[in-house]
Amino acid sequence: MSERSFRFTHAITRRPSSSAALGLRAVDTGAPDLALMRRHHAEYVAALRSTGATVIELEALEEFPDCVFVEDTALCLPEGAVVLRPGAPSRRGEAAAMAGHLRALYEEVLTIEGPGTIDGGDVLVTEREILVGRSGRTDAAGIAALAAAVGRWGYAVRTVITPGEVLHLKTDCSLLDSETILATPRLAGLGIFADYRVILTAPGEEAAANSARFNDLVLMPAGFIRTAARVAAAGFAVRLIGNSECAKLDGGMSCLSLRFSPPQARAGEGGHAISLQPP
Ligand code: CIR
Repeated sequence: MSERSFRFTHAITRRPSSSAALGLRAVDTGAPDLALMRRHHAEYVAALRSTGATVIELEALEEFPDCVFVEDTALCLPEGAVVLRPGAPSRRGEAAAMAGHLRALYEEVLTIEGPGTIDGGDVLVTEREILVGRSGRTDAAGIAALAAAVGRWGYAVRTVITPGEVLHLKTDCSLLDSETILATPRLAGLGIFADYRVILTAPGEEAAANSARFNDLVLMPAGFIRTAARVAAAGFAVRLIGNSECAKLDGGMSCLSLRFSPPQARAGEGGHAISLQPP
C-alpha cells in the first residue's frame, strides 16, 4: 500500500516572528516566550531532519505574527501544490509569500482565489481521501475551490464539520498511518472516522491530538504522557517536542510545517537544511 500520506522527502518550516506575541488566539493566556518558542522550533526542525528529509527553513516574516504556522498557507501533494486562502485576513499575505517557494519545487502550483477561504489546518490528507473541515476559517466556497483544484489529480474531497469551539479540523486529529487516526473524543464522536482505526486522546489531553506523522516519527507535543503512551503502545515511534509557546497561539505539531514529496527532488539531497530568502 502507498504511504504517500505520511512518508515525505521534504518539509518547509518558517522561523517564529519576533512579533509572535501579536498572533491570533481564541483565549489570551499570555504572550509566548520568544526565546523558548525558538528553542522548541529548532527541536522540531531537528526532528524532521533526523528522518532524512530535506528541511527548507524560511526566515520569519516580521509583519506576520502567525507566520510560523506555515501549514495554513498551502496543500502540497505529490502531483502539485495548491496555495490556499487563509480565513483570517491578517494571514493572507503568508500564503502569497509561500507561493514563490513552492514554484521552485513544483511545476504545477495552483492558487485558491476568493471569495472562499480555506486553511491548511482544516485539511487532512489520508491514503484514500482528503477530509476538509468546515470551520470558522474554512468555508464551503473554499472547500469547493480546493476540490476543483485537486480533482484534476484524481483526489476525492470529503467535507466534514470542525466542531464550533475548535480552530481547525487538525487541532483535534492527526493521521498516524494509512489506517490510523489520533483524535479527540469530541471529534471522533461525530462518526467521521468510521472507516479508520482511531486512537483517542486521554481525558484532559485533547491538545495532544495535533500531532504529526513524518516518516518514521510521530511528533507529539510534550506534556501529554497518557496519550503519548497510547500512541507508543500502538507501535509508533513517538518524539516529544515542546509546544507550550505555540499552544498560546492555538498552534500544534502539524501547523509548523508543510510536509511533502515534490515530483522531482529539485531542492537538494535529503538530510540537509536549506535556508531560502523570500523571493
Ligand atoms: C491562527 O489562529 O491562525 C494561529 N494563531 C494558529 C494557527 C494554527 N494552525 C494550524 O492549526 N494549522
